[in-house]
Amino acid sequence: MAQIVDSFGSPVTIKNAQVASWVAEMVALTKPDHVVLCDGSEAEKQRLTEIAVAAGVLIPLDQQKLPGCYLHRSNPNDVARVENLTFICTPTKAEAGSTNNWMAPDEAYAKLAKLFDGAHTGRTMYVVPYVMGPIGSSLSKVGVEVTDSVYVVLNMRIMTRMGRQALDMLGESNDFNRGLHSVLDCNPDRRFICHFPQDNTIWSVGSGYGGNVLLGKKCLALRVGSYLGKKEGWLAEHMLILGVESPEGEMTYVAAAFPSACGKTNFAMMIPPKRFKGWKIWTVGDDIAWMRVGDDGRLYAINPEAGYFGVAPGTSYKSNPNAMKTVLKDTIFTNVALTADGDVWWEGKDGEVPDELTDWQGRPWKKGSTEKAAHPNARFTAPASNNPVKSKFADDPEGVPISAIIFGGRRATTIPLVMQAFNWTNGVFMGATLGSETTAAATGKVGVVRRDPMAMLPFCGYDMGEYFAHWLEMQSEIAYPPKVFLVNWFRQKDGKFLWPGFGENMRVLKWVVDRARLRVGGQETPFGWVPKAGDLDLSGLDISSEQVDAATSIDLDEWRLELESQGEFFEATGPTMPRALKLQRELLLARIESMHGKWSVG
Ligand code: TSX
Ligand code: MN
Repeated sequence: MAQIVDSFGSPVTIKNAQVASWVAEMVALTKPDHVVLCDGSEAEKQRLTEIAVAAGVLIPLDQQKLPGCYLHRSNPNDVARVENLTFICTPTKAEAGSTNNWMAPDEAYAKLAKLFDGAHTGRTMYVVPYVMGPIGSSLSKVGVEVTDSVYVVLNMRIMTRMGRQALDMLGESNDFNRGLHSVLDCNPDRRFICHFPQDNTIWSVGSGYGGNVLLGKKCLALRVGSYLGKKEGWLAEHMLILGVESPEGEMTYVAAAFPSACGKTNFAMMIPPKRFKGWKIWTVGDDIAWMRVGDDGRLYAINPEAGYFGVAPGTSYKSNPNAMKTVLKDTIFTNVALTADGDVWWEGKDGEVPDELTDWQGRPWKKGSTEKAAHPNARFTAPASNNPVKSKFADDPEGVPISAIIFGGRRATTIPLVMQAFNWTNGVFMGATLGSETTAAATGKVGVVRRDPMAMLPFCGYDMGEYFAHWLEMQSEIAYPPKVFLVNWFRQKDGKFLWPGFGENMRVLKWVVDRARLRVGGQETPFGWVPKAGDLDLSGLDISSEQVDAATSIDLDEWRLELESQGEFFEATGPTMPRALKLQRELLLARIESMHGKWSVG
C-alpha cells in the first residue's frame, strides 16, 4: 500500500486504529498512487492551492483586489445536486420512505465498489478528517472523507473544522462518518450519491459539485444527521440561525427553514432598516442547524458548518452587503463569470454589466448575450469568519437558545406575511405543510406550489412521516419549546410583490421576537395568530396601508384550496403520516366550513 504522507511528502501515521484500518480498506479498493493525510495547516493550504492552480482546477483572481480568492469551473454536466441519483440505502425501502430513492445496502455497496475499484489510480487520495460543529460541543460529529479532488479538500477546509483537530477530537473512538468520494470520469451515467445511515457511511461517485461531494454538508449534516437525530433524540434541520440584538443589548435567537430561492443567506445576514436604529442581526449559521434540549429545558442550536456555500447570482450590496464583504478574501468561486481584470461577475451583481466577460464555461461573452454569463447555481465558498456580522456565539460549544422557529415559503397567494402557530403541534403542522413556488412567479404568473416540508424534502434521511412524528415527540422533551411562525415575503398582487422584503423583514422579525417574549399583541384567526393593526411597526415604511392589508390578508376560499393540496401531500406520505397532523388539517377545514364564508381579519 502507498505510504501515507502529508502534503509535503513526509511520512505520517494515522493514530486512530479504526480510521487507519478503514483508510487502508479504501486504499485497497481505489488503488491511489499517493495517499495524503490533511492536517488543516496554513502551509498545507498553500501547497494544495499551488497544486490546484498548476492543474487548472483553480484560476487565481486579482490577488490585490481579492486576496486568497480563486475561480473554479466545474464540468458543464455537473453543476448542481442530483436528486434522482441520490439514494438512501437502508435495510428496508420503508425506512427510506416514499420521498427518497432507495437501494438495498448490499446492492449499493456492490454496485459502487465496481465503480470505485481502481478509481484513484494515477491520482492522489486525500484523507480529510473534519468536525461538523464547534470543537468540544456534545452535538459535534467527526467525519473522514477520502477524495481524489483537491477542490473538495480546499472547500472542506472552508466549510468544516478540518485537519488535526478532528483526529484529536476523535481520539481512539470508532464513532466517525466514513465518506468515500471519487470524481471518476465525471460521467452522469456513473454518478451516485449513496447514504448508509446505519453504517454512518456515505459513498459519492462521478460528481465534483459541492452538494454531492462536500460530504459533511447535505450528506452528513442533514441526511445522515436527521437519521442520527431521530435515533439519539435531537434535530438536524435545514435552518439558518440568527441572533436579534435590541438597542438595550437583549439577545433573542431564531432558527428559520426556507426552501431554495427564498433568500435564506440574505435573511441570516440581514441589516435592519434606519427606523431600527440600534438593532443588530448576528449570523450563527445560514443553512443548517443541529438542535438539542439543554439542561434548562430550552432548545439549543449549533451551526455544524464553518463557512457559507452560497448562491452567487442575485447577491449584491443591495440584497446582501454582508455577503459581499464576506467574499472579498479567501473565497472559492465556482461557475461565476470572469472579468478581463481578474474580478468575478454574476447576474444581479451591483453596477453596470461589463461589456465583455469570460462566461462560466470559459467562453467569451458579450453584453446583451441571451446566455447567462454565470451559471444560475454559481457559488461562493467563504469562511464564516469573514462575515462582518458573524455572531460571537457561532463557535460556542453550548450553542444558542432558540426562542422562535420560522418556516417560510415563496407564495404569490394564500399565505399571509406572518402567522404564529397556536402551539407546538400546530407549528409542526405549519412546517409539515410548507410549500414554495417555482421562481417563474416573478413574471406575475402564479407558479406551481411544491410541498417541501420543513424545507427538508431532499435532505431527510428517512421516512417523512417518521420525521414528523419525531418533531411531535420532541415536545415531551422540551419544557420551553420555541414559538413557531410561518412567513411569506413573496405575496403578490397584479404581478407585483406586496412586501418590500430584505431589511424591512426586520419589522416582521421584531413581532416574532416580541411574541416569543410574550410582550406584543396579536389577533386570533382560524389559522394562527397574526399581528393586529398597530402590532407591526410600519413607521418610516413607504408603502400604502392597502398594500400592507393585502400582504397580511387571509382569504377563506384560497385556504380551502390550500388545505386540499395539503391533503394530497399527506396522503402521498403514506401510513406513517401522524394522526395529530391529519387532525390539525381536518380541524382547520371544519372551522372554515363552519364560517360559511363570513369572516375577515381585523
Ligand atoms: O432574499 C430575499 N428576501 C429575504 C431577505 C432578507 N429576496 C431575494 C429573493 C430570494 C433569493 C427577496 N425578494 C425578498 C426577501 O425578503 N423579497 C423579494 C421580493 C422582492 C423583490 C424585489 C423588490 C421587492 C421585493 N424590489 C423593490 O421593492 C424595489
Ligand atoms: Mn441549503
